[in-house]
Amino acid sequence: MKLFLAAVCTAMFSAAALAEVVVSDPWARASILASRPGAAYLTLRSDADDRLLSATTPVADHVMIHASETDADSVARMIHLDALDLPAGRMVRFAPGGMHLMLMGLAGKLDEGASFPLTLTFERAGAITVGVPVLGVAATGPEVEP
Ligand SMILES: [Cu+2]
Repeated sequence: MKLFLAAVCTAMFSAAALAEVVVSDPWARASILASRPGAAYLTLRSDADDRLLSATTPVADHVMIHASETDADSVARMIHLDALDLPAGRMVRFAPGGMHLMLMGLAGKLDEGASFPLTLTFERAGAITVGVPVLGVAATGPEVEP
């Protein structure tokens, strides 16, 4: 019985070690007012089927995973997701007008040129912390940064 448990534990451990998520191009848009929520964007790619469960940052009370959808009347609205599925090998890109991380209850204004840590928690890959640079108020992504 002991041997069997050890084998199960080893299998679980190696499955967790194999699941790797690559977080690339994180960025946030500068905010005009601290009283307004901020938004952060990034690109995720996982080697194995995984799920983004939550995100936290010291600069906001809480972070929500949001998708944007335009309904039949062309009204854009945000949809809150409890978790985001990451199918193996698929690139999931967060961008203005689409998926975003909503930074609720900002501790202060997000100033262009600053950066802040963001910790993402995945079901299999665990916690990954990245530094998020703050770009201009009209930025659409890291590639257009002057
Ligand atoms: Cu949102």
